[in-house]
Amino acid sequence: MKKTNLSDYDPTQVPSGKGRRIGIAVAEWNREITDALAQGAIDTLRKYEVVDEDIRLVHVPGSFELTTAADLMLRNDASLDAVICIGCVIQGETRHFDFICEAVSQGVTNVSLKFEKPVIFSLLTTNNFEQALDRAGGKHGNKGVEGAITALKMTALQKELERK
Ligand code: DLZ
Repeated sequence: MKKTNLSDYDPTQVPSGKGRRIGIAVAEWNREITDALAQGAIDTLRKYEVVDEDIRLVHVPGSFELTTAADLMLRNDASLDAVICIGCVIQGETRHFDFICEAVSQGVTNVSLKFEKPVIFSLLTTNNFEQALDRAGGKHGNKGVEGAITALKMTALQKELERK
């Protein structure tokens, strides 16, 4: 199935988040975008029964710091079931874009394996601001929504496999 809208999902296939504790780390760079992504994630977690007290929201200066935040959150709060990393990196004239995207994608994987918990990559990596807007509640949905659904699916999978 071709996906043009990141928020196209089958609501009947999303597990309840009742009793789950989810961390959200949000980068302050391109804040107009990242705030919209964070709101999408929070609304979705609430929709699937995660209560506000179980949503731990922190902010970091830029996307590069997201994996450190995820690491700190999981290290200091063993009751967290997953962390969603939210950021927006827009291609500029320098190579910052490549370094940041590479570091976050690798870092998210490393932290997830280190703590044996889902760490979700909700990082927009776009050529320009308009493409980011399109994916932060615009014509291509909201990647924060997608991140929350991924967190719910992965925590449910983890619980299921750990029971076996
Ligand atoms: C430095 C920088 C640049 C050029 N671009 C972005 C960006 O598009 N998105 C983003 O989230 N952060 C950017 N940053 C900041 C870095 O992520 C980081 O905060 C700084 O390099 C300090 O470590």
